[in-house]
Amino acid sequence: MSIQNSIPFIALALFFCHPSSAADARLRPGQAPPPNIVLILADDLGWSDVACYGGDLHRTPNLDAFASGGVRFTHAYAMSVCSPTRAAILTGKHPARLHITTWRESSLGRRAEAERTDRLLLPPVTAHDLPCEETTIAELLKERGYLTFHVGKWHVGDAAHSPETQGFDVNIGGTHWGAPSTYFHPFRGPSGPSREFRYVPGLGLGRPGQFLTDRLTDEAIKLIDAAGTRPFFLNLWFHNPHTPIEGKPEIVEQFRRKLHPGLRHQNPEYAAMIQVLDENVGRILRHLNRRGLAQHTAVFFASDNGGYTNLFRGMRVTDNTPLRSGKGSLYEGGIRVPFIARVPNVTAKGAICNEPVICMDIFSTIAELAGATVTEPVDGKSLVGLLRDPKNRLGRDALFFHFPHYYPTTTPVSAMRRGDWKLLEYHEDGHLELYNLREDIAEQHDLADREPAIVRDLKEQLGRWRLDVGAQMPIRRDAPAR
Ligand SMILES: [Ca+2]
Repeated sequence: MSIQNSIPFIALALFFCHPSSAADARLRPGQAPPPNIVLILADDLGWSDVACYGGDLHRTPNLDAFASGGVRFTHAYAMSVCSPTRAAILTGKHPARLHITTWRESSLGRRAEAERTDRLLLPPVTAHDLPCEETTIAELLKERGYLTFHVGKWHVGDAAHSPETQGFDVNIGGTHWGAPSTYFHPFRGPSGPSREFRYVPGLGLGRPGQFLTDRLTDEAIKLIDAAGTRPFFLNLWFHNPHTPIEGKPEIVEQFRRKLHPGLRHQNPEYAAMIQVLDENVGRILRHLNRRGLAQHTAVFFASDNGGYTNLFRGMRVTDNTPLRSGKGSLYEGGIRVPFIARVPNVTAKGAICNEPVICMDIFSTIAELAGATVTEPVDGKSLVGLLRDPKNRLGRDALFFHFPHYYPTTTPVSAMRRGDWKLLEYHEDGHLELYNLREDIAEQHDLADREPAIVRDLKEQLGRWRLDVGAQMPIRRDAPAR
């Protein structure tokens, strides 16, 4: 290790070894320490991108093995774009309540939105920074004596709302933007329509050819080791497989050779990214095993929204079949995501849970596992009962979604799921669509005309929920000024 590389590492080690740690102060003699928590979040990974969820071209042996050792959720939901899901996981609150209903750059792009005269509705002015007054899961865990590590994508605030301001002891890579300029070393350059110069903060020297996902795992592993015997929360939010769709050339070539017209997935670059994501999940799990920590570490894996079905460099990125549509949309392809959990002494092996769950639940679940006290009202529910027995029920009446924005896959829309029923309400013209997800997972048969009583009932409940959480609505461009 070079001297330049070793100095920050030594500083980190000294920080973690401080004798008056909160954990020592809070744990009574004989009391078992709370489990370590690892939350791995993929970015834009679709529900059926993972092999054990039906991915065909993609290879995900580590995630498949992880699912075989824990609980795999088949009806797990996120919001339809990045930042809202991330804010929900951090706070346990519905993003509509937080007024964080679109991704950060979109929230900031008011002028561009105002100029879109081809659009009937003007989306609301939304929040682009998660307020520091919100209690995050990192702050709760810190109170319990955890070391709190954020590694990877952040995307819920600027420097004044960075991981360091939201309860994390360490932040490697977390910043305001949503996608790196490139996945290849040195991971920097102009990016996005504004050509903003983006770099990944907190990384030391690297080497040419290095891939960002591998590099973040290197850092995460160092932090696990530096934690020593203290409980830690590792919030590992990979950028992968979000755009730019860039695979390692040798892996891309392997997938290119496997392509044939019968496959649903046809993008070898994207397949290569998913393979690297999977390898890095495997690296974390193997490291926990090697260090003897696996039996004392709860691990969660999820995605922040559905798979991206638009084009990148002329190629369709993914296909969420059997689900309809993709990222941005409130059809299942935009919001249903892979979600796998393994909690030692809690989860059964290879269990499948069909209960609908949602991203805010991750907050409540981690809080319960850590023995943290949640003092504010939250919208999430702890899944610990479901993890113990996946046939349990959460006793939740309905799940709600609110995206009062435009995206290539949708116009402004709200949606809810109650039992097998799914209602979508489109705000441009108020039209309603009703699907029975048990019989029609692909949302191909709109039953709104056939079931007017159910539509009325759900629409009324959805409207009440919006009022209850203070959801912001888009307005008509031709509405008279108030
Ligand atoms: Ca995303």
